[in-house]
Amino acid sequence: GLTEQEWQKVMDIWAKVEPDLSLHGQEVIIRMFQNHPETQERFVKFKNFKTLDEMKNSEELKKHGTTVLNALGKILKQKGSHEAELAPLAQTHANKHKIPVKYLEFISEVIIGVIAEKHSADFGADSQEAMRKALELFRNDMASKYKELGFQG
Ligand code: CLN
Repeated sequence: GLTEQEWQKVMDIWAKVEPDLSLHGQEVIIRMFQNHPETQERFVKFKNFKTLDEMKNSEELKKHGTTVLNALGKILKQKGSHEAELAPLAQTHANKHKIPVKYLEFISEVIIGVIAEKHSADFGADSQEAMRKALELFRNDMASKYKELGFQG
C-alpha cells in the first residue's frame, strides 16, 4: 500500500487535475490511441477515427475521457479502500469490454505522462512515484477481480 504521505501527494496532484478534468481526459484518450492503437479497436464508437483532428473534434471522445478520469478520481480518493468503486468497473471491463490488464498499464503510464506535461512544477519525482504506486494498486486490485470473474486479462 501507500503511506499517508504518499496518498497526500496523490490527492494534491489530483486537485490540480480536477479543475480541467475533461481536457486532461481528452488528452489521455487521444495519446493512448496514438501510442497504443490496439486500445482504440476496443471502442465501437471511436475505432473508425483515422486522424488526430477527428479525435480532437469529437465531443464523444472528450466526454469519455471525462468519464474515465472522473471514475479514477473517485477511486483514488478512497486511498485504497476502493472495493465498492472497483467491483463494477472490473465487471464491465472484464465481461463486457474485455480489456486486458496490459491496457490498464498503458493508460496508467499515459496518465502520468499527461500530468507531468501539464503540471511539471507540481509533479516532481516523489509525486510521480506516489501516483505510480496508486495506479499500480488500482491495477493489481482490478487484476484480482478479473481472476475472480474468470477473465484471463
Ligand atoms: Fe474504461 C467504459 C473507466 C481504462 C475500455 N471505462 C468505461 C466507463 C468507465 C470507465 C467509468 C463507463 C462505464 C462502464 O462501461 O463501466 N476505464 C475506466 C477507468 C480506467 C479505464 C477508470 C482506467 C484508469 N477502459 C480503460 C482502458 C480500456 C477501456 C484500459 C481500453 C483502453 S484504456 N472503457 C473501455 C471501453 C468502454 C469503457 C471499451 C466502453 C465505452 C463505450 O462504448 O461507451
